[in-house]
Amino acid sequence: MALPVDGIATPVEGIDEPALARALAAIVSASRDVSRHVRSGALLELPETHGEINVQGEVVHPLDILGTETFVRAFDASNVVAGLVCEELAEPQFYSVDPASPSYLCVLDPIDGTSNADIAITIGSIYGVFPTEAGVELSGEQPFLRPGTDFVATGYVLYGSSTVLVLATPGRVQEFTLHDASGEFRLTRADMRIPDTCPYYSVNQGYEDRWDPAVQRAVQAVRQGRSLRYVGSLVSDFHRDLVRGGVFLYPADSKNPNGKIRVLYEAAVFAYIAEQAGGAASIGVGPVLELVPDSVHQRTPLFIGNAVAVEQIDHALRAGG
Ligand code: P6P
Repeated sequence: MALPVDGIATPVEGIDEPALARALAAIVSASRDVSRHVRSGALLELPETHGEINVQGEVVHPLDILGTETFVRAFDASNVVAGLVCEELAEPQFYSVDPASPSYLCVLDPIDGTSNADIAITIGSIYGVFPTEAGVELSGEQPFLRPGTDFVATGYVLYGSSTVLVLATPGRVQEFTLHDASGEFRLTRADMRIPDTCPYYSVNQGYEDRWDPAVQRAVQAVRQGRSLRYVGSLVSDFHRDLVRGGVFLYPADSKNPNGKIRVLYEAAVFAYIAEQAGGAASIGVGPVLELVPDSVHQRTPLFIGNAVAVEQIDHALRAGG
């Protein structure tokens, strides 16, 4: 079944609930606005910041604020998004919705890879959509502490040499490209599958001394015969793996003992996409999608992409490298 989604030129396959189409329309609208902001680069008048530190312990970039405000405005106006966990917001937010309609909870990294923004390197937005659950009070973190298998849709937007929006729904991953002149996203890849070939691996090799020996040996094994590509924004590295084939690794290390990648709005979102596209995603001791986070900003190690390469890593880690 296909339904129209405002901002996408043709009806979207894999969407059969009008309320979900409205939630996705909010994401499309916000992404188009963020794309316009990002494209202005240094010419954009950004909100003043004074070195504030966010809940992640990272210095807040003005674009993080602008991206967050843009998506929050779209979700709040949607009347179908009942709540949001956002990388830039310490606590979940909740919005009024039409009680007669299905409603959704969204998870979001509004601007992933912000440090790349000042040097005109690709950044992105990452989103996931859960259905609200009957009988679950919409307050605090509890409604969001769910496995990625509960998602009904996830995806990301890449603000690169073009602006592409990827959408994963059960059994299907699609790519839409923003047509600047019309302001509409147009379908450019209808059925994305992670290739069987795996020419690339992505890891911050500079952290090698921080990894435990099992991880060092696992990375040493998975890099054989492959080229290193590492952009510093997960959306970029993952999109290359989805289109060209590859595997991305962000192991735990002595500085990030629980890993750096956030479970809800990064690892689980990409794991859902990877699995719909025939790939795999692991935390090293099990699949990402089965992980139920204890808190909304919880971090995890992440090994994701080509299923054979992910199994190769898991095997090496299980064997102690
Ligand atoms: P490092 C961006 O901050 C991010 O969360 C991911 O997008 C990216 O893959 C990773 O961190 C880069 O981290 O420690 O290698 O700079």
